[in-house]
Amino acid sequence: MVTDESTAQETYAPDPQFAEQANGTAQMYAAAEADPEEFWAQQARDRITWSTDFDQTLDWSNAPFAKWFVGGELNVAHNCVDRHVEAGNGDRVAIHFEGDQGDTRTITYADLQKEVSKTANALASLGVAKGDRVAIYMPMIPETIFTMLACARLGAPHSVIFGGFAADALRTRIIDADAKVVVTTDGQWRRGKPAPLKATVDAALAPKDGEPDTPVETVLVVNRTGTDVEWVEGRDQWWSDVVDSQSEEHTAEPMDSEHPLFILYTSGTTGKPKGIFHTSGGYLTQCAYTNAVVHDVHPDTDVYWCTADVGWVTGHSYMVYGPLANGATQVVYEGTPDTPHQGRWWEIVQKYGVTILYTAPTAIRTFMKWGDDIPAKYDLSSIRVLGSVGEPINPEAWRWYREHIGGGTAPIVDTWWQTETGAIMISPLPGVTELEPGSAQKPIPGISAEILDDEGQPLTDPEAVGYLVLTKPWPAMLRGIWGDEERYKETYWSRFGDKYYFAGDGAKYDDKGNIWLLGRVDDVMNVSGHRLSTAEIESALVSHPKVAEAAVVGAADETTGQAVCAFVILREDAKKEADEKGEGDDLVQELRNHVGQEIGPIAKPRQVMIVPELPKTRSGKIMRRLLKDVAENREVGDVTTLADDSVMNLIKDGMTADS
Ligand code: 6R9
Repeated sequence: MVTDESTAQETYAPDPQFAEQANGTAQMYAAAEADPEEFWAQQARDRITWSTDFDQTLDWSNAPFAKWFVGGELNVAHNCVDRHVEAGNGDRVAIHFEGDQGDTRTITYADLQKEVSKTANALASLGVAKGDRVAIYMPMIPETIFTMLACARLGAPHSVIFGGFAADALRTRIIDADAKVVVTTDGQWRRGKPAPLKATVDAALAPKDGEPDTPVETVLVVNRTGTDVEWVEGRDQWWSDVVDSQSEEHTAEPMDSEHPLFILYTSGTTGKPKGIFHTSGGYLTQCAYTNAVVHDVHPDTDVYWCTADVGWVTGHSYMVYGPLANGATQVVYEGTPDTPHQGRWWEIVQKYGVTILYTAPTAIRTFMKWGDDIPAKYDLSSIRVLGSVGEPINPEAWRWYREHIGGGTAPIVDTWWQTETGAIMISPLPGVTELEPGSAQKPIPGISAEILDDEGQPLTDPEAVGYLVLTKPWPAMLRGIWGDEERYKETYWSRFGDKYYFAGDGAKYDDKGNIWLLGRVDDVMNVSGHRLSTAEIESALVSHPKVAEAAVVGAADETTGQAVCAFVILREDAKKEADEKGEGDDLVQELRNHVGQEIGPIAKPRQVMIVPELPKTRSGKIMRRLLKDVAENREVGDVTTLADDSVMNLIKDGMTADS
């Protein structure tokens, strides 16, 4: 958990001029409170175009499986693209694409309609039909967005897999979703250099002894970097061969409001990733609504930029579905913040006149580290709203962000939500809320949250820390875990009974009644805003032939929020060999790389400590709390429940390597 900095915070009142033009209003809280379902019904009708109106707002009779806007029909891609063209806004820029290499592409809504239609026709020609799953393993390029929207158009749920995941992680996700087609690129630009991507797909799909073949029939490959690729005849197809010649017209069929839109895998407390799935009407409604009232997007004047990768939920809801449903103009950037120099983001803000910037605390802390003089070289005066997402933003980073990026005046919206919630849940409304640095503050209108103690009672002690729960269903809520109804109920609706959605986050109130999020309470780490499971990394380590046992903890890290720290017990023979050859450092490197290969570079431990024992309770549970003390260089806490309390000394004395 993050340290509690929630006392004696200064607050920032909304600027009256900002308030005057803000999409969010104080009255929304009252309206939503009085009749939440009616409030959501109105959002759905105001913001979304339905081909058939819904006749019931919420069906909660089969709780916790919700149905929103029952009987309604819509096409998500039509809402994100065609209707803007039909309304006469075809010339409006949808995407200012800025490539890693400095290449650019301007895509209007009319262009987007043509590209998405061609892609939909292409996927259909490959046999993709309503209900089929399509895996997308791609970098941040326009074709990725075309593909997602083409899937939505066809009613074929997509499963975007972050380009940083390795072959095994990709394979598991493709199999779990039973994907028929994988869309990828030959390679991706990384810090100015091409890195192969299709090769990982080839490895993921390669036949494995004792395992059935993957369900994939076609791999569609965009040529992005000109990287050499291997080719499987009959399976692999170039994007240019299949898509370019397609018709620019495609009729979007209406889908049921509850038709699945996508699956997105996220880490859980066990090794197996969870396929969180979202449906159409409710998800799109809440994405559009929050992008309007929280980011305060005004489509005809704003230039919006969400820096998240499309492989994470933030990229889905706030780069694709929310802003496009609203007809906004946005920036999509392929590269990293320091390529080719540390001012690249600010150069982009200046170039496009970005007015709304949505990013993560880990990025903000990195910029703080790089120095105030870098953003100071650019004209950032266009910025009028700043957003934060992914982890708690510490007040110091909040103040720096406002001062150095927001010109000392831009409101900051600290938005709490999850892959599971689909859209923003707890956040200030700019122009309405008096801002308090470090706190996500209050549930937005239409959302209800509470903090419960260990017994499931609402917190009363103002000093106490408890568990965040959501007390009413919401339109963008997950509809389940793909293929595992029981796990859905057990993970989210059992900790405090079936009336409360258990978010897995610790939280507390401050004396102003504002909510402070305090980090995960389960075995999920948050590294640079990415969720990683301790269990998944542990099992990757144990799959290495030299490792007998492993325990992973997330230790506080100044830049990334948390960092992966691994404690590893070697197998006897490996231990002997390492002792004899004195090759501890090489081994540590080997293990870090192994995790990188198994899961992906983001999961590579910052530290691997080779230890003789792990601290366990008498029931055999690893006491990660104690390991966290070691990893964070603290005095080790209470060891009385340890089966053998000398273990911690052994660990501290016996740590042979550190990377
Ligand atoms: C959108 C996203 C969800 C977890 C969530 C929490 C943490 C996200 C936060 C925040 C404090 C915020 N989290 N936003 N914690 N303040 N504003 O990040 O989804 O990748 O599923 O992660 O991230 O711990 O439970 P996801």
